[in-house]
Amino acid sequence: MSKVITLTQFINNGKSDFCESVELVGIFNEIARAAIVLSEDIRKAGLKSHILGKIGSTNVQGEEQQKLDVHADNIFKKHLELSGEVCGIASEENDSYIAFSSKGAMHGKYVVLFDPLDGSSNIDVNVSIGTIFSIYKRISPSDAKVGLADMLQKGSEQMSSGYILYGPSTMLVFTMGSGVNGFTLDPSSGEFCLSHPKMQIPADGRFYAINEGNLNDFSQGLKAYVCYCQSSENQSGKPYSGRYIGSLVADFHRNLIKGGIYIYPGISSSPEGRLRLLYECNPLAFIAEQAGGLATNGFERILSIEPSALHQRVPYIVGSKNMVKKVMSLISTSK
Ligand code: AFP
Repeated sequence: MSKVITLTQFINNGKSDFCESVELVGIFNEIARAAIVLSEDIRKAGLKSHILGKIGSTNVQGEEQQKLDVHADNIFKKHLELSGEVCGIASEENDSYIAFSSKGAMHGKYVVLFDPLDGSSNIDVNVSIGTIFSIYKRISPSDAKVGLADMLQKGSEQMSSGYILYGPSTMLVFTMGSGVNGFTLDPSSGEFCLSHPKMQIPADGRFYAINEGNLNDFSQGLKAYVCYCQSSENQSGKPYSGRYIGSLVADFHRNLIKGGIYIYPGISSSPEGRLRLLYECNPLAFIAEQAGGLATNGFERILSIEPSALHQRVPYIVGSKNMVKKVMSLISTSK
């Protein structure tokens, strides 16, 4: 039987490969702890009526908050501050960024940006949801208060990014800039164990994930790509399969393993699309690139976009390299 490698062993063993690893180990330990707590709560959510349902307020983007969104946000904030390495955070559920004030945290060298619970519309119906995170080195001096500029860094500056998928099993997938590795939570030991080493996204795939209810709003190029997916003219010689869960993490994870593409374009009700650059697009773009895939807004590499606001949205195309290239070529030729 092959030896199980736990997350802690993996990170400690790889120290020489991971820059600044001592501090990142501390952050990862707390992310893993937060994920385990939240995973347990999600599993029992159907039995605890006070955890499910709407909270009765909206977030800064005008979206109705679910109780579990806020609960997840609180768990991650608490654990990131406890790590002692993180001086501040920004998340989808908070209007502005938060500078941690505890003595142990305020001089930390890192900031973390995250979507505590991606796929909120699936919470109440027991469908896979996730947490997405990005870790950056702060650019302000460590004796100063963390500021907005620390949060508005380009995706290419990420030290690490990852996601936790709360599905039939709970998985943590991340990159520290040298490949992508996936860990599955063993509920009996409470440890994340290496289950998907050196993940690579196939260059071509047979799955496309897009909300086709918005088809009338799509550009000519994007409509042409959807027709291409549905035709036998594509590289596989038969129509691709449409798969859209409504939880980006879950759609992304399937495509990472099997090959595929996820697209959320600008639409009339949301000209910049629905997804947030800092909390969703950048972290998954970093993972996609590290696994051999691509991520773009249709014209520009996601990781090169200069952020201008915390809750900025961007059109998003991410997945298998050849599929992303194909949609980009149709978009550029049908302008
Ligand atoms: P939430 O995290 O606010 O639930 O948003 C989910 C999401 O950003 C992404 O995970 C889904 O793929 C997408 O929105 C679903 O949006 P539509 O319901 O408009 O298709």
